[in-house]
Amino acid sequence: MNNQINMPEISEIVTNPGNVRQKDYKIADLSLSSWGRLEIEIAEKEMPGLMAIRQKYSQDKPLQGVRIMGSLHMTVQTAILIETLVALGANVRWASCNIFSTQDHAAAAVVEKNVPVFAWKGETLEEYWWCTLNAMIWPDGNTPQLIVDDGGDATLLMHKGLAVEKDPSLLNCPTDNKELQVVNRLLAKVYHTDSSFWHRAVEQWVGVSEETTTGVHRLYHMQKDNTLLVPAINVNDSVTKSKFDNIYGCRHSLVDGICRAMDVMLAGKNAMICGFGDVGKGSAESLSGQKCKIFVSEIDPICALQACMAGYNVCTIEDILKTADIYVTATGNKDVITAAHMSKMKDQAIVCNIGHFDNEIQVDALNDWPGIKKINIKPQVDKYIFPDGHCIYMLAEGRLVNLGCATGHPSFVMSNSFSNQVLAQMDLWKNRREIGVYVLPKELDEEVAQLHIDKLGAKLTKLRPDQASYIGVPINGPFKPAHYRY
Ligand code: NAD
Ligand code: 9W1
Repeated sequence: MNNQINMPEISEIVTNPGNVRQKDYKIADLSLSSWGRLEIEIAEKEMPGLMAIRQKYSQDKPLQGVRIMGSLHMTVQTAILIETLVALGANVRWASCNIFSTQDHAAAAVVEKNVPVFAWKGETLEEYWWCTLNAMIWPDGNTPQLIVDDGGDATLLMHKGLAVEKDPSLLNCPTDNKELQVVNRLLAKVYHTDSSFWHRAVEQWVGVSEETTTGVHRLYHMQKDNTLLVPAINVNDSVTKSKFDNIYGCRHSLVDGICRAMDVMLAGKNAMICGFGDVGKGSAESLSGQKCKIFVSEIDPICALQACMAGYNVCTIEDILKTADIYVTATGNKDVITAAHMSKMKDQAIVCNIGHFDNEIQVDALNDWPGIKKINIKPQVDKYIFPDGHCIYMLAEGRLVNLGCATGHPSFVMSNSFSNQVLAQMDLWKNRREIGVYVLPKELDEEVAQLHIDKLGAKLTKLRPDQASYIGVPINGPFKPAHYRY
């Protein structure tokens, strides 16, 4: 790739951002923009929450002139989030939060509308962090007031940058972690060019909204340590985000991924789902919708009972090795399917993971199995032949099958999540909370849901005043106590 072109040195970007970047963006191919725009137009119809927020606020422009930097998968759906923030008046710059997830046509369509994007599919780690830094520096040298983060990398750069300026010896801490080495090298370059860059950046920074579990964990950790620098909103734990992410997103994309990879009929096959939490429940529904026979493994008797009540068989993976045609891990745990398990599976079993990102299935041990033969059928689909002659098919190398073999969550799922993001950004800008980690109030969670049921033609029943006082809730909500589990 020609990514050396128009990638100025970090020292140059920090000292003279307006002049050294010939173009204030870096993407794979701007000529993909009309394709990207056509897909964005399909997705807009599927993202009614974001479009309703645009309609409601594009007159008032509550984010007028606010500098927002995003670090979140640069996809078609994210393009609609970006353009919603722009419609509310924001001055937006973007990078991806993942080296592989960028849809280059979506990035091109956003750049074509003059929003600087620094993202392409297949970045190196160096390029990834270079992109994150570039998305943080406006041509006049200013830095973000608000951040939309996914996984906490933009937040980490701010925190670590400031920590380095306070104690430059941090840069010399030896580390085996490849990515940490890359971050340290970048921060060293910034520090040696401008040793107060992050002090000024943190002064301008008002808040962050965070999309995922990992990022939220990092935030609570910093809050506990007293190192958190700004108020943060945990979008992950809004009900309208997590239910869609875990259940409906996986219900949509598990069968999609398996079909794109294998093109086999699913009806009548025996499918083993390991773990029956939210992701397992969505996965079971996905395959049972295609008329698979569903088997579930669980360690928790409550979830096991739920699986029984759904009409599924609950058993251990060892019980099913000679029966199951399809295996799906959804536990968040490690080594759930071992190489030894795979050595005893039925011939031509399909094995995949939709849970924790890469260690639910023992792929390394499988590769090292004595006498095993691996044949790549196409990207993300491998056939493993054991010495006894039976084979299994491994999807997405044991990583998330709905991302590796399909295209992640559909627009409607992301609309719920991203509507929460926009409401969080408006809240951070308007309310100037104390430093801490917050979840959006239930009223806003209910508002996000309302924006989506409207589009689906659902008509809500209105509480009568006597009914509202009888069950003890306000007539316009919130309709449930804080601890309610949906
Ligand atoms: P969860 O805690 O609700 O469910 C996991 C279930 O697995 C629990 O019920 C637990 O009892 C069970 N479990 C743990 N160890 C087990 C074992 N050895 N055998 C059988 N069952 C076991 O979590 P969740 O919300 O369902 O999320 C699960 C994982 O999926 C997480 O790692 C999450 O990050 C990931 N996730 C993936 C996607 C995706 O798009 N692929 C989306 C959301 C979440
Ligand atoms: N996020 N727009 C892959 C997605 C990677 C990805 C990842 C999504 C979206 C789970 C967010 C190959 C989009 C994203 C398309 C795609 C995610 C990781 C989305 C699902 C989460 C680690 N995590 N997500 N669409 N890759 O679907 O922003 O196709």
